[in-house]
Amino acid sequence: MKTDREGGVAKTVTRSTCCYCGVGCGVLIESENGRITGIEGDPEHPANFGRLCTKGRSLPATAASVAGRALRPEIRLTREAPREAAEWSHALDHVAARFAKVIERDGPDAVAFYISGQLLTEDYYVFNKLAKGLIRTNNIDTNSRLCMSSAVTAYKKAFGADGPPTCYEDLELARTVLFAGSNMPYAHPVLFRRLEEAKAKDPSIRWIVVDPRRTDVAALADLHLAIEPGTDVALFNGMLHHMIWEGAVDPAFIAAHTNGFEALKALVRGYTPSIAADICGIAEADLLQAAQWFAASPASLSLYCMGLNQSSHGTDKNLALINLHLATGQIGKPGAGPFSLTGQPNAMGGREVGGMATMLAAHRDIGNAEHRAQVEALWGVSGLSARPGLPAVEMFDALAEGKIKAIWIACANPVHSMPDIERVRKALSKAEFVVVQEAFTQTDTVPYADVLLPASSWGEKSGTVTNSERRISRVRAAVEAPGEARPDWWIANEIARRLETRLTGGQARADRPTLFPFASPRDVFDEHRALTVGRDLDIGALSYPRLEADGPQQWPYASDAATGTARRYTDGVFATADGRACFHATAYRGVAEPADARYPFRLLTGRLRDQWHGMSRSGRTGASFNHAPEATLSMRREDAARRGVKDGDLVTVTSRRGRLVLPVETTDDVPSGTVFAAMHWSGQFLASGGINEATIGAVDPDSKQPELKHAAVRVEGAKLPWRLVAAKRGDVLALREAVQPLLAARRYASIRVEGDDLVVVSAADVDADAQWTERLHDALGLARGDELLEYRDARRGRAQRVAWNGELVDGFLVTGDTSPAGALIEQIRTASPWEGPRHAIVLLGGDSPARSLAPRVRVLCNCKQVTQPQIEQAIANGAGLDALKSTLGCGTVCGSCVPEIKRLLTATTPA
Ligand SMILES: Nc1nc2c(c(=O)[nH]1)N[C@H]1C(S)=C(S)[C@@H](COP(=O)(O)OP(=O)(O)OC[C@H]3O[C@@H](n4cnc5c(=O)[nH]c(N)nc54)[C@H](O)[C@@H]3O)O[C@H]1N2
Ligand SMILES: Nc1nc2c(c(=O)[nH]1)N[C@H]1C(S)=C(S)[C@@H](COP(=O)(O)OP(=O)(O)OC[C@H]3O[C@@H](n4cnc5c(=O)[nH]c(N)nc54)[C@H](O)[C@@H]3O)O[C@H]1N2
Ligand code: SF4
Ligand SMILES: [Mo]
Repeated sequence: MKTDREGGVAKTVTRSTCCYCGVGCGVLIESENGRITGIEGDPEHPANFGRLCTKGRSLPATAASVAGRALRPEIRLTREAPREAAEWSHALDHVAARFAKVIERDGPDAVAFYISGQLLTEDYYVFNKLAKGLIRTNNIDTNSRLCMSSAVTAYKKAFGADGPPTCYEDLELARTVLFAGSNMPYAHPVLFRRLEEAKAKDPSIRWIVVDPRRTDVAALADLHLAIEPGTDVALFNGMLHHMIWEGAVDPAFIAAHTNGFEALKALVRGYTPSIAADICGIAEADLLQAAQWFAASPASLSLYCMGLNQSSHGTDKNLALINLHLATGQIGKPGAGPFSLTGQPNAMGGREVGGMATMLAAHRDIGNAEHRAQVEALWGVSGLSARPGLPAVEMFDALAEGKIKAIWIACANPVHSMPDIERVRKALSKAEFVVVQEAFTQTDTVPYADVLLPASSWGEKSGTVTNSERRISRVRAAVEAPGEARPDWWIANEIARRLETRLTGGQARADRPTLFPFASPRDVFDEHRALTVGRDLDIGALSYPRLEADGPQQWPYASDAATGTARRYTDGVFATADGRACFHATAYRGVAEPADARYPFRLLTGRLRDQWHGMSRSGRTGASFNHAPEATLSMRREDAARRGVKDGDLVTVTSRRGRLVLPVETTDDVPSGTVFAAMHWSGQFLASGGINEATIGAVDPDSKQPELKHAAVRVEGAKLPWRLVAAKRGDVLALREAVQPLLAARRYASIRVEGDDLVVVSAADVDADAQWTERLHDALGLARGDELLEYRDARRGRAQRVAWNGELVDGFLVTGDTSPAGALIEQIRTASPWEGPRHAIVLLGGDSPARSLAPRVRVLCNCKQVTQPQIEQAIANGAGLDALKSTLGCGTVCGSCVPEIKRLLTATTPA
């Protein structure tokens, strides 16, 4: 931390890490008088060398206000009662007492923990020790089950240990890059900048993209394999077939360093390129091209993410890809290897401390008696449970069935992010006791909390995280947490101590020290380090002072090592018993729920560029909505036309689990028969809980990861003739909070945020509900009396209210024909005084074609606020990328918009 005084104001700069994705960018947080005022990329951090993406750059704006923060503990004693504020000491005692009661009555496996890859390693460690070491249940799972568990399972099966063999420098050294089920320009933008630079320097670097959708990276690739959803295993098997029969594999590597090749070879015999290409719905020549480039390249790197992991055979998808690397010796050397990109900032740290239902600390296994004995010795306990804990989907099912009675959710929002959320809602309603440990209150899980524990969050807490390349970085507090919020490790530690006293008969255990002696995150880190010694992830050399002095470090970094380890398995010796990597014969299996006559569309889900998961943080700043302002369903233009659906029309998306109404966004980027929805939107923005109303809880048999990417759905035009659009300028968080409780009462309702001070609400239903409309009017705080102009046009079925603030339009509400909405929104957005008599405003926009929803303008460049129409206009006038940058400024700061600008350029420049 460094403090400068400028004009009497103390400006402090704190070195920390971005709290969003697994790239793990180093940041410099600027603060003044206890408030975060700015952010810069840390030029010395080896993940980003000073770069940040749109999400990282907007972090200070998300921390600008305490509105919507969980500020004090709250307790409710019955489900009907509201939660009431409580003292910390009371809340801690209460949770300990309720957990103790359940454990004593129903046994340790009647309680469960659902935690998160966004917790710091120290937080994770304490929770894991609490569950496994004190309570002796393995019912502790995390949102990483929805994210990384297939990658973990495959790494362990293939190499004998978890964790990627690769490092970020490989991004610059790779000559062929295979992106499989990864949309890096959105999900790992700063790493994508590094790839873009490498390719700009050397255009002979080849990019192959495997993704059913034409994403930004697919549009920029040398080869896009737009496979049928879920067919990756067939593709990789077909590629391997070609490599084997064309002699493109590396027999010396296979002989010296692997097992199991013959069985795999026998299996892929049946996957001729023509059969495989057919299953995948791609041209055989493209499959052959991909195989040739991959095998012949001096360095092939594959980058993969949720398109592989989130599948009912995600482990096989990972293994089939790893087979390609092993067969061609594309591993353990610079620029080569299978690189699983971690999603959350500390998905890796969670794996390291073993904070999941299927693992023990430091990459040990629950089912391994020797491993249990090691952890028992290190913790000074006996009788660790050998019963595997319940992974996420089964955990919530067990809660619904009453087998689990109490659950403690920390730093996750399962009522939004789990598949088939109705099942989760039922489970939490059924639970005897629900604890939610949260930093923000505007989430779909918070209403289920019997106890809400306020957590401090990014910028306020301290510890470590591990990024995608196994690099451990410090997270540091720049400011104090607001209200009574406390660090996650502290909350877990305090309750653990109380529970320890209760579970040992109310006696302080004078004969034995507490299992929870931690007074700071540093104490926790030191204990975690001790557990890793001698393991594959040995960090014996690391400590807070070492990280302070030398900066972020990569594991393994044993006490006798001179440095951390950039690349693993460079000597061809793997972490298996005989040191050989294992091939796995991966037969292709389709998706859990194929499309059929009743549910003819394949639903894909994924991410937007500027939003993070349930948007509890990213949704706090208007900037995050510029690129994609509202929830939509992307559908291929021809598919929509065939159904008589136009861009902006409302459709009902129905699966066997649930349904929701969304406006259609027509596109050429999804294949016919497939629709795509972003995962981010929830009941905070929609009448429904978001796309997970429709997804399926089917899981991979090995990794137990659910198939969040694929489900079969029906898409029908929604017959909802009653329409409303309303808008109001004001504090966005407060307006959202006021409107959100009304959303669920209409078939369709959606909150859209425009910039920093405008909220637009669209709704549709079968009939009008006058009372609802008045409640919305009041929730938005629209004027009454003189400052409200009301106009009814029965002939056109339109009612219009315009709220004034002097000469300015401050808000409006239109029902029936909503076509004036666009012009009214523009009037508010531009804040231009209305000239002429007020009543003339009703003529605004009346002639524009009726759209079901308020139209929107996409801002592509957030840093310089440049819209898509502006860029398209400039391109039409002949501007290239450099001219766009110099005249409009777009793409000159964080670079997140550059891939899309390049697409617009190729789309509009004659070939
Ligand atoms: N902006 C943003 N960035 C994030 C996050 C965020 O919320 N917002 N979250 C972070 C987290 S936790 C994660 S896990 C990562 C996720 O990062 P990614 O996995 O890169 O992102 P997704 O959009 O979930 O999915 C990637 C792609 O998988 C494709 N896909 C779907 N089905 C298949 C299939 O069967 N085969 C193949 N090959 N591809 C398929 C989708 O079309 C999609 O383009 O992002 C991280 N970064
Ligand atoms: N359909 C579909 N569903 C998906 C996915 C998909 O691709 N498609 N992706 C899945 C994946 S990969 C993931 S990782 C999950 C993510 O889904 P979730 O696990 O639900 O992730 P978040 O919404 O980020 O929830 C984290 C919560 O922690 C809170 N929080 C933030 N900071 C802190 C803190 O310091 N302490 C505490 N205690 N709380 C804090 C946030 O406000 C937020 O509500 O979603 C999964 N769900
Ligand atoms: S790429 Fe963006 S979201 Fe990810 S860590 Fe870096 S700044 Fe944060
Ligand atoms: Mo994730």
